[in-house]
Amino acid sequence: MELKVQMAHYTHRMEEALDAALPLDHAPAQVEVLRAMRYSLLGGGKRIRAQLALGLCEGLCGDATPALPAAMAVEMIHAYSLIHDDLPCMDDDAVRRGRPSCHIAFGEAMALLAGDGLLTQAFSQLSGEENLACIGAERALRQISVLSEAAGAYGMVGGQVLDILGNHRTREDLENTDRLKTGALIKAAARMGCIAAGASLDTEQAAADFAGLLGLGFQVVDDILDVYGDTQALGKQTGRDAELQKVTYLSLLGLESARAVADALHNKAVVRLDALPLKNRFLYDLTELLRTRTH
Ligand code: GRG
Repeated sequence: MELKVQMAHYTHRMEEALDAALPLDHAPAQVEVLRAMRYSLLGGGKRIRAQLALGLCEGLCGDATPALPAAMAVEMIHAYSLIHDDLPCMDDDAVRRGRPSCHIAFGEAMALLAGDGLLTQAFSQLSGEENLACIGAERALRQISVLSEAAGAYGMVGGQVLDILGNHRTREDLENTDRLKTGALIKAAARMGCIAAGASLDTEQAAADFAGLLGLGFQVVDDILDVYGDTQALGKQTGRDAELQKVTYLSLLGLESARAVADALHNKAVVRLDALPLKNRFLYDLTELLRTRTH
C-alpha cells in the first residue's frame, strides 16, 4: 500500500479508538477536563509516534491491531507533553496544531489537568482489558515499564528540564537533551510496537536503535523548520527558538551543516532497519518522508 494511504489508515483506526476511549457522557461533572483532553488529543498532529508503533507491529507480525493500545497511549503522552510545553510557565505558546493552545482555549488550570488526565489515561490504556486480552499481562506490563521510563524524569520530563535550564554549549549537550526530550518517546513507541508483535529482544533493540536515530533526526528537522518552515503548514508560530534564546542545531551549526546532520541521522536510521525482519517497506518510506518533511 502507498505510504500516505497506509498512514491515513493507521491514523483513522487510532483516532476512532481514541474517540471511543474518552467519552464525554460517562462523567458529566468532569466534562470540562474531558473536553480539554479531547481537544488536544483529537485535534490533528502527524501521529508519527503511533505510526511507528503500528508500522513496526504490522511489519513484524503482519497485523497492526495488537499495537493499537500502545499507539493510543503514546499519542496521549505526546498530547499531554504538548499541552504542558505550551503553558506560560514553559514555552508560552498560544498556537498549536493550527488552533489556540489548550490553555488559551480552556484556561491554564484546565490545561494543566487535561495534561495530567492524558498522562494517566495512557497507562489505563496499556493496563486495560483490551490490551491484556490481546497481548497478555506480561507483555502489557513490559510496555508500561518502557513507556513510564521514557516519559518520566529519566526520559522526556528530564529532557524538558535540560531544555528549560538551557545550559547548552556544544552539540553533545544538545544531543543529550534531544535524546531525552524528543527521542525517548519515539523510541518507546517503537519498542512497544515490537512488544505488541511478540518480537525478540534483539529485534526490539534494533528497532530502538533505529528509533533513537530517527528521533534525533526528527528534532534537527524541527529546529530547521522553526526558522525556515511555514507557520501555516506547521500549525504553530515559527521563530520561537530564537525568541526564547534557545541553542539549537541551526544556531550552532548553520543551515547547511544542520541539514547535513539531519540527512546523516535519517540515513543511519534506515541502515538500522535492515537488521529487522520486516515484511514491508513502510518504515523505510516513513523515514524518508520524515527526512524531507515541511511540517
Ligand atoms: C510539566 C510535569 C511536566 C512535564 C512536562 C512538557 C514536557 C514535560 C515535555 C515536553 C516535551 C516536548 C514538548 C518535546 C517536543 C518534541 C517535539 C518535536 C514535538 C513536536 O512533535 P510533532 O511534530 O507534533 O510530532 P505533532 O503536532 O505533529 O504531533
